[in-house]
Amino acid sequence: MALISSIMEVAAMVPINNLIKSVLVALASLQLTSDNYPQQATVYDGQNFDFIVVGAGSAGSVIASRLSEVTDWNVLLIEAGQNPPDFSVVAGLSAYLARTKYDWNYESEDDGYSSQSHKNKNIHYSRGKALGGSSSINFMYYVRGNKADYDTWEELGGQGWGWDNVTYYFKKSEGNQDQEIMQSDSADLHNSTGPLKITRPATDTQTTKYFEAFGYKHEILTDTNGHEQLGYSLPQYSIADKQRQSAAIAFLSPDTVKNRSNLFVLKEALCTKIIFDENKRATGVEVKLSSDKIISLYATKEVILSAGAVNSPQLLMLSGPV
Ligand SMILES: Cc1cc2nc3c(=O)[nH]c(=O)nc-3n(C[C@H](O)[C@H](O)[C@H](O)COP(=O)(O)OP(=O)(O)OC[C@H]3O[C@@H](n4cnc5c(N)ncnc54)[C@H](O)[C@@H]3O)c2cc1C
Ligand SMILES: *[C@@H]1O[C@H](CO)[C@@H](O)[C@H](O)[C@H]1NC(C)=O
Ligand SMILES: *[C@@H]1O[C@H](CO)[C@@H](O)[C@H](O)[C@H]1NC(C)=O
Ligand SMILES: CC(=O)N[C@H]1CO[C@H](CO)[C@@H](O)[C@@H]1O
Repeated sequence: MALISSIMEVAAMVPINNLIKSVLVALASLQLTSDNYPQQATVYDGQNFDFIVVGAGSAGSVIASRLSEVTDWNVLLIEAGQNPPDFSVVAGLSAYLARTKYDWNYESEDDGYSSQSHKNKNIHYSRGKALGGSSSINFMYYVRGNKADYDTWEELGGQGWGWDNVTYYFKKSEGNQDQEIMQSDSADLHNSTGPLKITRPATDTQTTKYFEAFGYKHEILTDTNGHEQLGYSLPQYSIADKQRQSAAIAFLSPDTVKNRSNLFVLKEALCTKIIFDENKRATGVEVKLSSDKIISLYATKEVILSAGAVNSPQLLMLSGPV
């Protein structure tokens, strides 16, 4: 994770030519890639669904995709943003997505303690606002984390979050296209046929020279997500066919969901409140549509909140005490 945050810092420092950025965002309105994404649903005030999923990011895209595999269930997926821009699939343009309308554009407060070396004593805190959420604007490193962390969460009471448990789902999702990894001694941790396609860059001599310079010549690992994680290795990316594999592309594209008639995707719709009944059970949501009209939608089974680490707690706070 230290690597990821340092890369994010570097990307934040890249002097971004504002003209290039506005041209890219303007071109995005051409919506050349819109066929990759689900069509806009039409809903009416008071409508019922079995499940309502709030936020179509990394989590919500998968949940809505999997729930709608059950043809008897009507699933509504609500997303504040729109389709990601065309250029978001180009990996090298990732840094240009921050500070656009596809970013919630949060800024941290000066708390007198953190970010004190920055001019304004705060940081820009990007969060994706589009189908795919932050996976549509992130840097695409495919990093599962360490077994010990998951097992500790399980020990602390997070039942079902242990390593064996989550690995089952990592494998269910993963379409790893790297032959070397799929033939390595960590192949048992991977799957090559799931919807989220993963690749590794070709070994280049420059990177190998860095590894050697670090002095860990004998600990160059094939697989960062393997059984052994101490050492250096080439990263794995959620990039395939030369394109970003956002959660929206992997789990909501027509190839994956085959135009399912029980999956409704409502874009440019801001959930403003979770509705609770007198038994403190979440029964629906209030949503502000792009027309500014506010409607209520109801879930007979569950409301699933997947609006991200900032907006999920915010939405609970906006929903008032229960
Ligand atoms: C610039 C950047 C680089 C990153 N790089 C990496 C990386 O290389 N590798 C890695 O593993 N992770 C990376 N991350 C982190 C990773 O992308 C996130 O942890 C992950 O996408 C979070 O998933 P999520 O489902 O919790 O939230 P999100 O994917 O952020 O999804 C939340 C969704 O909910 C929507 N939403 C929010 N509020 C509402 C509302 N009220 N009504 C309707 N919809 C709403 C949002 O628009 C969004 O689409 C990066 C993140 C950023 C921002
Ligand atoms: C691999 O992915 C396919 C397609 O999603 C799935 O059917 C299969 O169960 C997965 N295999 C494992 C071991 O998870
Ligand atoms: C989904 O629907 C669109 C528009 O009706 C159509 O063009 C496309 O071929 C369909 N895709 C699949 C996989 O059925
Ligand atoms: C696939 C798998 O390991 N599933 C288990 C996840 O955790 C729950 C609860 O601990 C078990 O009941 C599942 O069998």
